[in-house]
Amino acid sequence: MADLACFGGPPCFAEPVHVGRPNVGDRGRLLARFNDLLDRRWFSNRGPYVQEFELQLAKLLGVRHCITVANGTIALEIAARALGLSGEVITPSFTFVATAHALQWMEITPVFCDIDPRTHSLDPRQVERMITPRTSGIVGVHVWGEPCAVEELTDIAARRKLTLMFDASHAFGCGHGGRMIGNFGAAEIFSFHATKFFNTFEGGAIATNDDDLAAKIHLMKNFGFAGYDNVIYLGTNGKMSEVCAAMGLTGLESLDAFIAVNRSHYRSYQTLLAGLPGVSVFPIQTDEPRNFQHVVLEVDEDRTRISRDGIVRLLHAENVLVRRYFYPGCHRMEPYRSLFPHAGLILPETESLCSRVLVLPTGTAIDGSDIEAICALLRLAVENGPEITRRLA
Ligand code: T4K
Repeated sequence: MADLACFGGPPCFAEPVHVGRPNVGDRGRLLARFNDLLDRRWFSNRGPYVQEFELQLAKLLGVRHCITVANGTIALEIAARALGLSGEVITPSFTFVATAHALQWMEITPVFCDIDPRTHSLDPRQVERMITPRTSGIVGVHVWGEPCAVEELTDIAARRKLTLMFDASHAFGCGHGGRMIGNFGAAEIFSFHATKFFNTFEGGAIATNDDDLAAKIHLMKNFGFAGYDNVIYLGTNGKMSEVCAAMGLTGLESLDAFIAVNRSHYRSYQTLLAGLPGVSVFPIQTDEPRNFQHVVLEVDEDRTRISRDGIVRLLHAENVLVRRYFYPGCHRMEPYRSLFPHAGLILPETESLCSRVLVLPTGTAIDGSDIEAICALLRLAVENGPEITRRLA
């Protein structure tokens, strides 16, 4: 204990250990691809790497179309526009703010719905209660890569004649009911941001089995161009570059290895934190494909005798930069806080979860000994809660 930074000792980790440290595939293969694209002098606008990447993604997901775009946020915007969403769209507040922003950016009102505390995703019973005559759709989010209530939401959307799409930013490489995520709703979007276990530096994709929708999305992401000098649609610039596609193609070759590391880290955390009072690791279902990219702790402050934020402060002082995703919830961020000042009243589970969650470092940037040290710190924090809280004050 005397060695802890809060007791005047040096931080446990000399260098910061981050959540969301990017995974990198085979460097030689990546640099060879960079050389090729430089020689080819074809850098953007659906070049050969983008085309190859899209084919490989569609094959992996078992989906008819997987259209790459510049990032997950623009994927949400383009998909929502191509699907004709308007008025109000029901979505969780417990998500990265991009889910809500993408809707609001298009002057669609995100209607925040509460979550099921067991799954951390939309509670279908609450979704049904949020539907109004202005509701045009639902954007479900597969939080932490665990598929949300796909069947229930599909049923509600069909009965109430709403469009259903999914923000699958966390769920690349995950499956549900024997099919890969990417196949559900009218469209599913992915983020390949640097912080995702599979990244293209920046990037994203829209997966759909609808040929007409895919054709529309291809137009929309390229200014609406249907050929030279022929714009037939309102479009934007949502294109992925060749550099990003090269990173994606290289990352795909190591996808199984990335997942294996994540799975092993997840199991180590589970083992090392077992029995720690008031601390539980969010359970990941292992009977279907999962990417294990998030190791999520829930802290029950009544049992830990140190607050979740106290644990965060202790770990940060020790250079373990854990994150409170998605604190404080979209509804408490602008512009939503001003637009819907009372939203919290109908989001009790979201508010409660935002105060319990802690995301731990994982991925290829850390190893087993890092995890042992992080778990030892967590144990120390919980076992000496009151004293550490006093020191941190
Ligand atoms: N929907 C959902 C459910 C999402 O989670 C996201 C993105 C989106 C939609 C939108 O997709 P994109 O448009 O982003 O493709 C990060 C990411 O910026 C964001 O992509 C991600 N979700 C979100 C969950 O996390 P911040 O604000 O936490 O980023 P930042 O800069 O604090 O970085 C997080 C950690 O990663 C830090 O500890 C440092 C580390 N890091 C980050 C970068 C960029 C690195 O080690 N290397 C890096 O290159 O948002």
